[in-house]
Amino acid sequence: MRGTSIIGTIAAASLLAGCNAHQSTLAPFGADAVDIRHLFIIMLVGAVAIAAAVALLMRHAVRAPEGAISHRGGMRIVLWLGGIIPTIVLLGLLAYSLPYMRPRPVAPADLQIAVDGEQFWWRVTYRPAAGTPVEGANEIRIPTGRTVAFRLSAGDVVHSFWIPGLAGKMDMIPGRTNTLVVRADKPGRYRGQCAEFCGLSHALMAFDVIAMPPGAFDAWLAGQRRPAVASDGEGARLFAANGCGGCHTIAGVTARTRIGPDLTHFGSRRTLAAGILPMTPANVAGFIRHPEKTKPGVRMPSFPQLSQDQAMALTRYLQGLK
Ligand code: HEC
Ligand SMILES: [Cu+2]
Repeated sequence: MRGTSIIGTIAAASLLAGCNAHQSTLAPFGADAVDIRHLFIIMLVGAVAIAAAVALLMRHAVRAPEGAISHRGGMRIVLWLGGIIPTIVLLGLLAYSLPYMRPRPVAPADLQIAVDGEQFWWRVTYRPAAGTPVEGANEIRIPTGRTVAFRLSAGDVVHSFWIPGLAGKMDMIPGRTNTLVVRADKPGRYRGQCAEFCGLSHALMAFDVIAMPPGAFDAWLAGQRRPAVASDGEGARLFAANGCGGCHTIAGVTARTRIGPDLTHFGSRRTLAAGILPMTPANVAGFIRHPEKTKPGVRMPSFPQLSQDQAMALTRYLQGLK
């Protein structure tokens, strides 16, 4: 297996050179992703062997003198190579791969994270076995070495939840909850992406998964459970005056709403607008005034009436929400 795995990896790597290891099924960081890569390599090696055999046979058929193969002989080749051998190979592969499709078991004590796909962002709710749920958005943190059950659904249209480095894709369907169980073995940052066309900004619907050691994760979650530590001043005033709180929750400051991403701990996120912009003050201010320039079809109105100074005041206020 080691040999085939190396050959397969080299072949695939040369095809996919340039792909980002943060978002690659060939750079697995969890048990499911390792299985998927394993199956992929077996299929790849098998497909290459079959293609090579067909090429050799074709060469033989073209070069053989006319009449060298009788009609009966030809029919036998078709029967074996076209019927019997493929059936045996496909049944073998099916039997081999079925055990990999068994869902991983979830224990009641395992961390559950509900993720809803929205046009074009992710609503994230941590539901630890003990303690109150914690709301977040657009960035998912998980503890390494522990089983995590994602409960996946959608608020509007069908989306698909895909973290290539950790597991396979899973559809997010309005009115239905699908479960995806993952375990990350190593700390790190993995990129996820919506994998089902869901509207204009479908390709701009990504997220980061940050896997951290369990102790650090527990401390982080405890911090997220606390209400926002918001400053008052110009930014807070503008947030209220422009009705931002009608769509965005800042726990402890505004009333609860579910239309846009929760901003309670916005300042601790590393990316903006569902994984697509680095979290810099200029990006945040630009996004607030003209979100549609970054994301066509975005469900947030633009605020061109805000001056650059006002947008910066809002940005300072929001980035202060750690
Ligand atoms: C009508 C609802 C609505 C209003 C009003 C609204 N937003 Fe939004 N906002 C959204 C939605 C929806 C998104 C998600 C956009 C996306 O990424 O697709 C969003 C995204 C954001 C983000 C990025 C969040 C993240 O996790 O990266 C920020 C910051 C933000 N809004 C700030 C504001 C501010 C400041 C105001 C007021 C000036 C405001 N919003 C008004 C709906 C709204
Ligand atoms: Cu989507």
